[in-house]
Amino acid sequence: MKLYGFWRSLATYRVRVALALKGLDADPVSIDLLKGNQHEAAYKSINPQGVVPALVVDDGPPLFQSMAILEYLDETHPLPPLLPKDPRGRARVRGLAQIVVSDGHPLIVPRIRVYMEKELKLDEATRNRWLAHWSLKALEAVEGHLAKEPETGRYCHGDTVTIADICLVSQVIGAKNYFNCDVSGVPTVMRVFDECMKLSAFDDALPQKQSDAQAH
Ligand SMILES: N[C@@H](CCC(=O)N[C@@H](CS)C(=O)NCC(=O)O)C(=O)O
Repeated sequence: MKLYGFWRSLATYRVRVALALKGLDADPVSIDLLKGNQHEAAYKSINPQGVVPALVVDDGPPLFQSMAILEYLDETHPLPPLLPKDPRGRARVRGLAQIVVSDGHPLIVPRIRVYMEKELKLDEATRNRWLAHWSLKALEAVEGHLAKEPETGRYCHGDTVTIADICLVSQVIGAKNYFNCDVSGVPTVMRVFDECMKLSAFDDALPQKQSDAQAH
């Protein structure tokens, strides 16, 4: 397998964690988002949207969108499962994941930041306010569920890792490490984050531990 991604990319982080949890290896191919390499024709032939990640398996057509890739990995390598068995539990886990992937993360990706800077001419301080505000909002929404719902356990849903945890951790990395958010108001989220970080799959996948981080 080949994983097209970038060390700083939170969506690529999600796929790195899932691969590690499943005990799978993929050769990383770095697409430098800071240099704009995602817009080059060579990469757009892999992913026409010009975003990472993309996963190539057995020379088949590239897989795209981190959630679709996570579910593909879960379906093709069922152990350990990343979704609960029961439909209600699956809906809860997918819902938590989508707060991050569908509502939170899209507001802070490079193309949004570039648009705010180049088209809207917003200064850096204003752009940073946007990034921090929406990063934290997604975590607060997740907290609203985790803090009051009995399904919450050591992790987001019971005592085993699910795709909700993978997404939660990716969002915390952005909020805390990239945008300096004050995360003291999301204690349950941070408790789950700390639990996840005890696992090598989460820790080894951290952005700063990737080989393409060295050049930056
Ligand atoms: N919903 C997509 C998000 C993909 C995405 O936006 N990735 C970012 C990096 S985390 C990217 O490649 N952005 C390039 C850009 O915005 O120009 C997923 O989860 O895979």
